[in-house]
Amino acid sequence: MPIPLAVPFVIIIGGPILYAILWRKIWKYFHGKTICIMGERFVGKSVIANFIQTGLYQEEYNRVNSERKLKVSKKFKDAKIFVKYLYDESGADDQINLWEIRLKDSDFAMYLFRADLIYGMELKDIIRYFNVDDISLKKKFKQFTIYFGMYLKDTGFPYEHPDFDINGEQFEKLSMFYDNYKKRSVRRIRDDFCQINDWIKKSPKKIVLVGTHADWIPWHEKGSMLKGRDMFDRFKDELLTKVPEISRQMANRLVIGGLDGFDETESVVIQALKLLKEN
Ligand SMILES: Nc1nc2c(ncn2[C@@H]2O[C@H](COP(=O)(O)OP(=O)(O)OP(=O)(O)O)[C@@H](O)[C@H]2O)c(=O)[nH]1
Ligand SMILES: [Mg+2]
Repeated sequence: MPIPLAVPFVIIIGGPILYAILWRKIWKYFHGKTICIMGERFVGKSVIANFIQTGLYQEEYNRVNSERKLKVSKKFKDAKIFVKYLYDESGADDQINLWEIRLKDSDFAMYLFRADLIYGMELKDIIRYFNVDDISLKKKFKQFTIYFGMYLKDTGFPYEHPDFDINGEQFEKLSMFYDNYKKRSVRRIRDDFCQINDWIKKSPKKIVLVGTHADWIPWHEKGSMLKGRDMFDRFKDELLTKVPEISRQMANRLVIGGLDGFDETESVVIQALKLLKEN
């Protein structure tokens, strides 16, 4: 085609295509959602935030003790949602005052909590579950003892040599501390929800609840959200009883899973995003 004829041809054909591409980008920008991720320390907020941003499961990353604002600009086809930004909040006590501001600035929110601590197992159930010859379970048990150990240290328990032998002398005392550890977690969720309820009264937001560390619950089966409906409903009832600040309507937007690998993290993220998008 001679050059003078090619120019108008490119304008006629290319113009609308360019316009459509630009318009799509503008539309997405303004319709993209900002999600605020809240919850106590070590519940998995950054695992979820990193997954939404990069599509990768990152077990370890350089932890910073402050919140992060992440640019995402990504469409999640299955959930029909375009995520523009994420606030990955910090669960540290001195950072919670920021949650209110970030929540106000967001379209949606996720609240994460340790499902294993709500489920109400006894320490001996957990030891029996973890104490088998399996590398992955041994790794999880190590992490479990680190978190529980932090609590023990705060209470003055002689953590240097905790005896996780269920026949050991110290075990009864340790079990009592574990029960208090679960109660402390419930208190923390209740306190958070007292605050969150106040905030969403002023500035309504849709929240999804994500119970993590379900892989530390002996009866959990990967991808099954606690082995089917019965178990899931029992869990929900238990959560509503222990944390009456959570309304039933809010509890209907509940996802439970273990963020211990790509597949389960992806499944938790997609389910959570779908619940946020649904009316
Ligand atoms: N097994 C297992 N590990 C998890 C789960 N969720 C998080 N983790 C691990 O727990 C550690 C802490 O997770 P983070 O995502 O950093 O926790 P966070 O909520 O961002 O914590 P802060 O930023 O300190 O408030 C990481 O090593 C994660 O891999 C889970 O559901 N199961
Ligand atoms: Mg974090």
